Amino acid sequence: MEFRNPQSVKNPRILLLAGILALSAACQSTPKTYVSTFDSVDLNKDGRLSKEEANNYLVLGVFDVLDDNHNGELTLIEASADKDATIASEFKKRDKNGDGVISRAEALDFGLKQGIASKVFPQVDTNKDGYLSKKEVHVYYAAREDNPF
Ligand SMILES: [Ca+2]
Ligand SMILES: [Ca+2]
Ligand SMILES: [Ca+2]
Ligand SMILES: [Ca+2]
Repeated sequence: MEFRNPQSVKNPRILLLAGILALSAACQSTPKTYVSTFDSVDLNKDGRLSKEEANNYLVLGVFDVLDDNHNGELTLIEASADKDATIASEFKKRDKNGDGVISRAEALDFGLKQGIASKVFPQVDTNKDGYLSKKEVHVYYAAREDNPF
């Protein structure tokens, strides 16, 4: 597999913009950080993620991967190192105030509007109680690690 380049871990940047497979993206990049991200988006600290919280989880999981300098804002360069033209227009959609960076708030706002958790949520919520427990998230990640495709 000589074509497998070491930058592949950066591929999640596309997924932020596609906004759907964020969970697996965060997994591929930083498998350990999902726990701290989980806690940070579990706003009501009940140890489980509602759909809204899961949306934030997906957004921030990828956001933090893309935010190379960890300043809480995404520049176009951070979001699109592969210089894909479609990413530039996708970027503008998320940069609501037009200041040239996507803040976490802007990313979260866009993620909620898109309902990006709606596709992944049912797959992760294995007991169908409408919330994601840490265990459910862990199980989902573990399965992804075994089956990257
Ligand atoms: Ca919660
Ligand atoms: Ca940044
Ligand atoms: Ca902005
Ligand atoms: Ca559940």
